[in-house]
Amino acid sequence: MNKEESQILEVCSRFGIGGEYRSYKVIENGHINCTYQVFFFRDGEIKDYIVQKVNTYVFKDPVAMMDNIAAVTEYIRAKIKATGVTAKRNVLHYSHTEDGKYYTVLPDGGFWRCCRYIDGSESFTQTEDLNIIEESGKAFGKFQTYLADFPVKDLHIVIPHFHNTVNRYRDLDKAVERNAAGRVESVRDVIEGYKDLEELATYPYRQQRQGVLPLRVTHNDTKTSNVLFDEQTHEYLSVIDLDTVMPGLVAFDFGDAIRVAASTVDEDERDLSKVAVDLDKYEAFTRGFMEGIGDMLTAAEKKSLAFGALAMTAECGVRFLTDYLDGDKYFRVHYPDQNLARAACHLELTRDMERKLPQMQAIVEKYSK
Ligand code: GN1
Ligand code: MG
Repeated sequence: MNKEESQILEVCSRFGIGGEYRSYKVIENGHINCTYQVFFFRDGEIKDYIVQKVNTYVFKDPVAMMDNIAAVTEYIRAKIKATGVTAKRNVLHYSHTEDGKYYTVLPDGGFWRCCRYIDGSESFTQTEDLNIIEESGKAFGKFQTYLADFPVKDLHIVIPHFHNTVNRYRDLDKAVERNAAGRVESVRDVIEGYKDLEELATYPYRQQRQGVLPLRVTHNDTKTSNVLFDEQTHEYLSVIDLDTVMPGLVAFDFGDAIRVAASTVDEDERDLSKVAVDLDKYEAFTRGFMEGIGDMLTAAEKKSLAFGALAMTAECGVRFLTDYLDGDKYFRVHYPDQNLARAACHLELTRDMERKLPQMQAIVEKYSK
């Protein structure tokens, strides 16, 4: 048994998971935490769990993060139960230790948590299937409605200034100045490309500062792979990865989802001629999102959605670029210049969104009540 496996088993025992341990596998999608699926045999069947080691370089106060997650999942569970259905497959269920904590810390300082794997579920990283994209829109729209009356102020700010696009640009400027990895000269054109988009990319954030857009409880990491679907029907089951649930803008949740769901390519596509926002995918997501979210948005929020897509795509690209300049400290990379590939791809995608902004706005309007 290797160290990883024995740590996983120790964590499972601390969370009181019974039965006979069978095996575990690494789940690769995610740039931050280490995620494992762990299989036990109990009551004549396999029971599986998602066990995660939280990245405490990124999440400096993981206890606060787990507080948020517990509060939000409990809230959603109560809402679903009130409609008379079981919430078993529609919200994450975190395990707690004997002393009632939703986390455990191993002797090496590692911060771990565990939740039930949702039976019969699957997720998609990139999909061409418009029905799945529409369903993911519904999932994130519905998430908003569940939390519409959750007291925003009760949430901890897990990562300060997370979607503060203005700050993200300042961080890029600082990384350029530091030039810690000596990479600035080779990527001048990408840096300039992002600077050209700064005004437009920071627009929703500036609108929030001016009080035009309200802060709501948002997910803040709404990529397609953060929705679980029923593997038979392909209907959405639940939104997952609640690490960054914090006060935020609906435009950011919509926008970050579009960045992934409506793109023609993977996040790090190197052939930039292939990179575009696919308006059919955009429309499918928007249709689902607007159906899920119902009538809770203000007129200003509706108008902000398409801008949010551009803002989140640029912001994420700026973050990849900043990390590339710093020497890949934040996002996990699978090959040497992956953060640069991600940044260049996001620049191209943002430029295409800038070109298609009028159509993107018209599509939101079409589905606005
Ligand atoms: C990170 O780890 P993952 O893949 O869930 C990041 C998101 C980025 C995303 C880019 C806490 O999310 O903000 O949009 O990578 N999460 C954090 O794929 O920084
Ligand atoms: Mg995440």
